[in-house]
Amino acid sequence: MFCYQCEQTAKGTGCTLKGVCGKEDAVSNLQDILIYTLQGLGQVAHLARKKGVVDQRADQLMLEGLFTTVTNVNFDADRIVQLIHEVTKKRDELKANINGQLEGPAAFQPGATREELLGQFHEAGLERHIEKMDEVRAGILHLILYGLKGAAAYADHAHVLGYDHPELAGKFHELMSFIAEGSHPLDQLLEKAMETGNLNVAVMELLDKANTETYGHPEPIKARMTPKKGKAILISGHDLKDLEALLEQTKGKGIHVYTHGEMLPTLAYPKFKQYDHFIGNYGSAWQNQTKEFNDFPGPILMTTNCIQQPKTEYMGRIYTSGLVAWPGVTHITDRNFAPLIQDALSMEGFQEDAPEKFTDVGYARNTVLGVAEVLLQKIGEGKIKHVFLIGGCDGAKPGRSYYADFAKATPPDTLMLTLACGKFRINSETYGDIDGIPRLLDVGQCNDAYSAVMIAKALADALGTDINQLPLTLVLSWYEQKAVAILLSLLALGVKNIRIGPSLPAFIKAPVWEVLQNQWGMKAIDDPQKDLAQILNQA
Ligand code: SF4
Ligand code: SF3
Repeated sequence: MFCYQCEQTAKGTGCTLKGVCGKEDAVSNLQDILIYTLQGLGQVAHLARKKGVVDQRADQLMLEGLFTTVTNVNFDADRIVQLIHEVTKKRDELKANINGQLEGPAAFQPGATREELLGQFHEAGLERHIEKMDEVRAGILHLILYGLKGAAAYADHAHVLGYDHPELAGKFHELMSFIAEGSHPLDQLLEKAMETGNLNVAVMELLDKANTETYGHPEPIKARMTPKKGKAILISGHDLKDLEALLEQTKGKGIHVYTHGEMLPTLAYPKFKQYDHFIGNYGSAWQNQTKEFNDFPGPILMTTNCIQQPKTEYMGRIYTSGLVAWPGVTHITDRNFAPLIQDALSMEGFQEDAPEKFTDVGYARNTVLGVAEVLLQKIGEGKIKHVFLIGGCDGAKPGRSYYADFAKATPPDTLMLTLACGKFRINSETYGDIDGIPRLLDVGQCNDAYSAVMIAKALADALGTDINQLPLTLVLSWYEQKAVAILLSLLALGVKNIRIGPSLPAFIKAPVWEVLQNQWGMKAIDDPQKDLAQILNQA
């Protein structure tokens, strides 16, 4: 196997024996073969589209296939083998619409069994790009691929809520077809990377529309961060439709529903606030799950990434839904959460109320822009000197304490926006307020980066300037491919001077990093105090 798609990749260069994430060699290789067959689907679907043939299942398979290979989503070899065959079948069906013979992934004939497929790995693995091209250009090709994986996850969430966009689906096929062609010059690769960023902006916009039209605009609330006495279910991930179904099915059953990780911001959606038993959040970000799930006295539902190898102690009470899978873990396909309800009722739950602790959530674009005038006034009066966006993915590396140290060191006349699971590094502290405005505002999930960009754009427009002239600095943490998609989106939107950590992606090689530094002023995080002083002096 060779995988270097996430931040925790072995030795900072690539996992080659087994994933640091727990991904087995065979699963990694099957995922690469799935990606290869998806490139074939992209080639055929892209050409078919040129002839006016749009196939909705092909569009959806592209999203599901890409999302399946995101870090910490699917560890189940059998489900990946199944998908490879489904994708190939659809690709071959679509071939009837195009003339001539296609080469590369479009002509690949996957073996019938898992063993046969693994024997074909040399044809499909990502390393072949590095062998055929050079590692610099192959790295950008992979940057595009990883960006597409992240964007596909968001597009799939929108699809689940009934929001599809044929034009965007076509762009996924086009870009996967581009990857299938292999070798390309550097400038063209960079151009396609920006197209991937733009695609993800449009996808996040679609998901924002899906979430807010279905569940309302998040409204500020103080979310309870500690448990209450009673029976309990924990839900993690990003899938709001699963949450809705779980809340509906647990209504009146005497069970409290708690969020974990990326579900925390859902406590602020008007539709979900109506459920009295949707009580608060338990625990923190994904990398702490083995301890936190072990201590949780009820069943757990993982709706998207990031699942880790379940401990035997809670193996029998953890469930997956959507595209998440772990061998041996019960997978719920139809949103019938009766098994979890049964588990919760048969367990004792929390024996007493824990001391109350709260965090502010619900500061998405609608709320923040509702007080835009006040914000602009405070900026004008010098009461708010600078705004930081501190957020992104969390992870296990000790270097991630940077973000907590940075937030603690920000002066009292600065505001912080946060989003994604990286927020748990900073949201247990209190930072006070500026004339009643909390200094830390939680914008939402990682996909709500769209909301943050809308806030920045609106403030810039009101001041008659552009985003880069605002007293705003983005200090981002990355881990998996959704963060890659968001980063490409920010670059495509022309956002400059982003700081990123805790380490640079292994697939971004020195010449590409130089381009990012020179054209976008990107910087790697260094020392929190030093970085902060530099930012504020520049402001
Ligand atoms: Fe390694 Fe990350 Fe790939 Fe897992 S997803 S195999 S940790 S690079
Ligand atoms: Fe976190 Fe996985 Fe990325 Fe949605 S839950 S941000 S790491």
